Amino acid sequence: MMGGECSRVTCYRIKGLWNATGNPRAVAWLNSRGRRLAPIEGEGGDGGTTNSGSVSVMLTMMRTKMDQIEFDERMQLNGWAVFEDALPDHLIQELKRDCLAWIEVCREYQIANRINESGDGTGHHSVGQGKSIDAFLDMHLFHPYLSHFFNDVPYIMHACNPVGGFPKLDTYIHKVHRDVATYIPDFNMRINMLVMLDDFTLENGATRVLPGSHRQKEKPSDDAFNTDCEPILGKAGSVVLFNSYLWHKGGLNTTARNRVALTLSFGLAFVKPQMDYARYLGEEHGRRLSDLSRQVLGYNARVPTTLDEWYKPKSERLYWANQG
Ligand SMILES: O=C(O)CCC(=O)C(=O)O
Repeated sequence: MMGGECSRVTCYRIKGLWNATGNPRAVAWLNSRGRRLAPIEGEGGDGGTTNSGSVSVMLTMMRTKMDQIEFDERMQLNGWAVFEDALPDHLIQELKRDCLAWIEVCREYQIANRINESGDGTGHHSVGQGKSIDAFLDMHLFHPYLSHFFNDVPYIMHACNPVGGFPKLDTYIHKVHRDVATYIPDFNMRINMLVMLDDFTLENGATRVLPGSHRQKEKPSDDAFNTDCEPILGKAGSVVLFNSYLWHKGGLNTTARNRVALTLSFGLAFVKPQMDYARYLGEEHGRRLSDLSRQVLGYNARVPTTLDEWYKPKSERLYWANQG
């Protein structure tokens, strides 16, 4: 970052060292690169870095704060809440670079497996390379809001998908859709997180959403959607949380430059995710994760496939008792 380590957004406050259920155990301050500026209060801090070993910290930048009453109001009324300017510049740049690299990896799978002829400008399940996306996940920046959305019961990640937003490209995300097919009124089944890695403008295809439509079972017609939808505009580094029932679509990018985003979704631990991340990433990967990252990546909600996997002492169980 320019102008010193704590320039643009002053500092980050570590809201806690999190245990598997997400309760903070300590508090300290970090600079923009995750170095502790002061000892951790309540845990005898050692001035080390975040995201290392089994210790994971959550950072909350001062600007991302929204109290939970306001969050609830926005989520209930409109179906989404925007956290402006939530990420530091260096993380935005790294995430953008890594999202584009993942889209290229997934493009090759899409072509090889005859999903399409030349890639659709999106990637899927882009975790496990130990780069910025993994680091971002391990920060759990929005954990209090996600956990609150799910009534403080355990949740897991369901998808982690970069979107390239390439100029003029019209793909499945540009059709009105929502990200969960089963609709149970008033049940918080899933929540989406959209991380803007470029400014979102009218011209470059800011996501369009239909206010209040998370309470609407049927898909609106294109005309009805287009008449009443709103664009979510924001600076790169802003993060949107929205109820996955919300009807939405990507806007068409009519500019000459990409509009990159990282789109994720999280759901209750007992609802099957789109990808079995724990098996995808493997045991060895899991051993290096913090307790909360293991939870979010589904290591505590693995379904046994043999009786040997089923009959385990409590400490080694694949599917923990609190997940169902
Ligand atoms: O990139 C966009 O604007 C749309 C993203 C989207 O459709 C999604 O997150 O489900």
